[in-house]
Amino acid sequence: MNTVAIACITLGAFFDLHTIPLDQPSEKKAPSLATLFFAQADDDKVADLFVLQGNKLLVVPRSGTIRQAEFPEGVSVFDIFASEGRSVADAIAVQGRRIVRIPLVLQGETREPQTLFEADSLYSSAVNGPVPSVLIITDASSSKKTIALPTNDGISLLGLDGTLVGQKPFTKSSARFHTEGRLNDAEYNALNLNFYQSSWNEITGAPFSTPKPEIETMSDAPHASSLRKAADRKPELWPWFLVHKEKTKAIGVCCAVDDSLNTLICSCDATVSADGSLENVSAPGPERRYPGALVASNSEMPDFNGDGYKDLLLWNASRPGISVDALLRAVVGRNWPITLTVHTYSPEKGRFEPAAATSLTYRIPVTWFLTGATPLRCPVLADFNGDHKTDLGMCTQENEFSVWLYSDGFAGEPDEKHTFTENITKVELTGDVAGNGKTSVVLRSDHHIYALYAK
Ligand SMILES: [Ca+2]
Ligand SMILES: [Ca+2]
Repeated sequence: MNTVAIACITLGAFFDLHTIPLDQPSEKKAPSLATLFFAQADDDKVADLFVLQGNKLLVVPRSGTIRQAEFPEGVSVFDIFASEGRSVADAIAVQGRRIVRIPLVLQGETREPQTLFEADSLYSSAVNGPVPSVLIITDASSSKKTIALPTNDGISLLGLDGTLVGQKPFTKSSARFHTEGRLNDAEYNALNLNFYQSSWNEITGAPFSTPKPEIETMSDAPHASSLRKAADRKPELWPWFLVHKEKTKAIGVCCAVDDSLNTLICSCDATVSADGSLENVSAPGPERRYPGALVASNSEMPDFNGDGYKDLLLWNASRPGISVDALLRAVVGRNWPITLTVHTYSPEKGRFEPAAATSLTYRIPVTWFLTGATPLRCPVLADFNGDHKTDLGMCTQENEFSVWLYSDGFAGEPDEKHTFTENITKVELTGDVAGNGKTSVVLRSDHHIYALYAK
């Protein structure tokens, strides 16, 4: 078994950084392939980072020892199984007809996989693994753990010894196996994943309520490109997000970004029915204009002051390249100022405040204006310190990730900054691993994982 060295752990004020080198691909310049997810590897109630490369699974906990497992050839899917009374989880994998249990061992240790039982399933003939998938399902009434295997007829629920304990037929409308969410989280609600509810819903069409949007483009968080495209259309067709939802009523807004990079907002309210879905969405109200382009979130929209109403984050910049002088300065200086402003929602006024609550100016490489829909790189809008106020993290250089916490506003300088040996290519994961409301962030470069665990 390969041994993997962890390059370093760097301690910050709000995050501990774990730098994890990935296996180099044979072609040196190509990015390493890796699949990342959070799951419980032990019984400390803090989710751990799993890194899958080929047949090798590495577990990097926030604190404690690194563990690993090597899958035998022919594994199609696997899940992480944390059982009662055991401090360390195992991987449960499907290898042809065999269901095998593979211990997560310390580096340098070896332990053979154990065959639990054999069973036919749609996974038996799948070959392109190992792939993480939802296999372990906790029965809500008995809290017993079962292994869920898809067959031609539906889902078979089997005990760890292979005893058939239940069967769920596919419905005609959704005769496909679909697993969403992350692994072994039925154990662990802090990540708010509810995988088996969402996947069950797909399988059986069970009565889990889903909101029926009357506006087609409604989403949790509009994307930057759809915002720019929307401005030419009627507000009814703009992207839409919820500012606030109560038991019987909800406040939503339609939004778009015009050519001058102003954000256009129209409010539209709705009533909330008993099952939580939205009804009677009103026609969009009058258009209001805010200076700057809306920063779309990668998850849900931010609530900076923590009052339960979503707020606006807008970016502004004098665009480079307009004059020769500006272009020259940009090329020579290689960076350009960008200003972010926050407009909080006022429930009393029923609108976002026209004046910015805070602003933040920093400099970015001028080329960032030319790539991507916005000049923000890897923005993460999430609560990092657990005070219910959304904070901001983003790249400020190709190899630098800066974090600003929101208190009464943003401070001029970042509250924490990490510089890496390689350029950041994407945000891989964000998640509240400890269930304390503090969001951890996992970044990727070509050959490294940078796990910023919230303290
Ligand atoms: Ca707010
Ligand atoms: Ca916060």
